[in-house]
Amino acid sequence: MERSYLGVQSAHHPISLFISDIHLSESRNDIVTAFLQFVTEVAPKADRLYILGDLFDFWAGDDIATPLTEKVAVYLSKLAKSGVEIFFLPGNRDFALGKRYAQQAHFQILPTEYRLIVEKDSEAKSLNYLNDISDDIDKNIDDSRESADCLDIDSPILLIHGDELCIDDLAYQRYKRWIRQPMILGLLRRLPRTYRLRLADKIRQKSRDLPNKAIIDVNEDFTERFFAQKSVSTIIHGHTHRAGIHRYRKGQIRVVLSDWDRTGDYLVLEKGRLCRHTFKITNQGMEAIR
Ligand SMILES: [Mn+2]
Repeated sequence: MERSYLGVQSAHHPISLFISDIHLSESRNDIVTAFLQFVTEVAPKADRLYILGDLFDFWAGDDIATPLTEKVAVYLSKLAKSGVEIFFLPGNRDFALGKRYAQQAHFQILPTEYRLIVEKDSEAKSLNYLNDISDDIDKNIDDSRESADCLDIDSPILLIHGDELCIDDLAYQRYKRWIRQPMILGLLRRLPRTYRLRLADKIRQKSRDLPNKAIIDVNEDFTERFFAQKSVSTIIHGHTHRAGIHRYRKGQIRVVLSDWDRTGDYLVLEKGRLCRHTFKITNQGMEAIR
């Protein structure tokens, strides 16, 4: 607790939210509704929102606007203008998302590996306003104890999408090395729009045909080495759609976000304490788990 020269207590600590693998698409109105509700009702309580990849189910290019991409940009830019900083880390499905859309939606694109230093006591943007909201979040956590699990984590935190840990998925890693080369990505961006749209349709069709194709999980030996190499104590990621908390020999912690499907989750970080909130996704949007 800090005291300002006026003797007013400033209890607020920056609140960061983390989400991943929303997989927004025209074919899942329930997920779109839940996401827009998250953006208007949950995210404004935070100072920062980190989207850890695969926000969209597929990204055909910044020059291909759909009613969905336009709507999402409107909601996100409104959130940003209200004072919430938004960060987007590319996933394996929307890595082609570029500066143009980022500008439109008012978010910053992060590198595929981002080290987040957690400030313990930094200034809030608007103390009184946020003190109230911070109390709100604490209360929410208490009110919904069944669906919020908390743990204390150490800084720095490494944010990644998570596919880099899945080294046993050989075919995917080969594809990734190929498609992420700047030259290939540049060529891809220059393909005719109609061709990219057909490609997007084909990929969507394929994922409909194989709805339950399991994503290969992380390789644990590799992850242990990865922790040491990056010298971080905490990793937060998505991609595998296997929500969980994994602890390693030297005390490191890997926190995995779920995807958004029949249920979804988000993480709240405040004062070094990370809490997971889980909710149901229905046609009405986010719904509390009872
Ligand atoms: Mn992914």
